[in-house]
Amino acid sequence: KNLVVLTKMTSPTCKLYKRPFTVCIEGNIGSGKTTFLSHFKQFDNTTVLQEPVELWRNVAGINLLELMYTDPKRYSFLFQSYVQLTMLQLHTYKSAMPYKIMERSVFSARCFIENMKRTKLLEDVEVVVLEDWYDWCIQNANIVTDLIVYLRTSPEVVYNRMKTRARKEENSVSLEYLHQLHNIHDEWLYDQTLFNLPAPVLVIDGNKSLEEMVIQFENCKNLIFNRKE
Ligand code: DGT
Repeated sequence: KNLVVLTKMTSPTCKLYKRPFTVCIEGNIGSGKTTFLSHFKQFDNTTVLQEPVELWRNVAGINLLELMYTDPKRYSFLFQSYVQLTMLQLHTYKSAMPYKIMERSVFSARCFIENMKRTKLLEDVEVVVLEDWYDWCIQNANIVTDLIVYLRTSPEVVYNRMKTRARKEENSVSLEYLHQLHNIHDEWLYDQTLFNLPAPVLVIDGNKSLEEMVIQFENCKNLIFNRKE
């Protein structure tokens, strides 16, 4: 299966493997994460790992993303379980490049779980099972992250972008849902009161126009590439 879209293939025989500086790009649905990743595809020192949405749309021929939206009570647990697996696959993907940038993470999948918990879409025991898996993975899998970039946006802006891009599975996504997800991302990455932070957070204003965003992405790139070891 073609798991991830990669800009550079890495050599599995690389002997001097040094863990890459790893950045996770986070933010609400439609906040511009894909545009951020695309910006980094031009640099040949960076492995860019896109979120496995395509995998979620085709699990042995079944569109799990669609099922989660059409029958959330029935499919939320199953969906989160698969998201957690596919995210772990990205975290543990070995790259010989000095930099690795990935879209979302097991950490932000918890924002969705938190929302399902608050809106009672998941049973308490389902939350316990997902959290036990999460805790085990955090302790036992190698998922070190060095920086989180938070594309902070207003729910109204992302709602409009989502409507414009018109991904068919998302036609039932409401502004209220985007508000809920926004609040949880903010509690986690802006107020920093919700979950433990796995890395320092850099906040970017995601409400800007594309031209202005590109300037912010460039600043962010300079910060990442020119940091002191
Ligand atoms: P972008 O580039 O910022 O516009 O990012 P998107 O909107 O393409 O990517 P993302 O991850 O915010 O969302 C893709 C779709 O997958 C969207 O319908 C929300 C959904 N999604 C992503 N992660 C999770 C998750 O852990 N749980 C649930 N329920 N949905 C998720």
